[in-house]
Amino acid sequence: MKLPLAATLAITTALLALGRGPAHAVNNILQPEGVTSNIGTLESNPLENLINQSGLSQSYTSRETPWSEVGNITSNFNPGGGERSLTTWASSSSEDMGIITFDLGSNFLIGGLALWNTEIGAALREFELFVDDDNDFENGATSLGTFNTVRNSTVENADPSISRAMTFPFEEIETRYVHLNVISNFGGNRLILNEIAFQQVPFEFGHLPGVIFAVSLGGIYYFRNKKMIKK
Ligand SMILES: [Ca+2]
Ligand SMILES: [Ca+2]
Repeated sequence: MKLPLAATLAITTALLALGRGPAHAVNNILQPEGVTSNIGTLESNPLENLINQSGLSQSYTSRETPWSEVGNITSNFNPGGGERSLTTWASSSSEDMGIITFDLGSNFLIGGLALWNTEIGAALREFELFVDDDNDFENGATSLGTFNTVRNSTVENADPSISRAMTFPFEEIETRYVHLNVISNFGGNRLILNEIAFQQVPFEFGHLPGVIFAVSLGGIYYFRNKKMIKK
C-alpha cells in the first residue's frame, strides 16, 4: 500500500524543516573562512586581519550571532600607529586598487555585506561586489552592483575615532566566493580596512541545497517501500 498524499507531504515538510534547523531561522553574521588579493600587502597588516574579528568592539559567533547585532559592533583605528593600527589590513604603499576575494568555505545564501572601514584617506570609498563559483576573478564572475561608503566623520554626532559597521544589502544569492573590486579610496596612497563580514540568509523552500532535497526524497521512497514490504 502506498502512503496517503497527506502523510507524504507531512514527512516532506518534517524533513525540510530538519534541513533548515532552528539556528538558521534568522539572518546571521557570516565570517569568511579565507581571503586572498592581488593587491600588495603591508607586512605588519596581513589580509587575515580583515576576517579574524581583530579590532572589533565585541566578538560574534559566525552563523549564530543575529545579523541585527551587527550595528552594535564598532571598530577603532589609530592612524598614528600603535597596537590598534595592527588590527587592520593595509595595502603596500601606492598599491591600493585591485581585487579582494573572500572564500565563505562552502555555499551559503547571502544578502548583504558588513564593512568596518577606517577614518582616514586610506578608507575604502567605492567598490563593486561579484559572486563566483571559483576563486578566479579573471575567468568570469557575476556583479552584484557598485556601492559607496559614507565616512563616519560626515555623520552627525559620530565619534570620528570609531567606525560603525556599514551594511550594504544586495539581492539574495547562493555563493561560495565573493570578490570585492576596489574602485577608489578617499585619497590616501594606500588602502586600509578593518573588517568584513556577510549576512547569512536562511535557506527557504525554493533555495534548499540539492543534498537536503535528495535526502528528503530518499526518506519518502524508503518509508513507502517499507510499508509496501510489510503489507
Ligand atoms: Ca580587523
Ligand atoms: Ca570565476
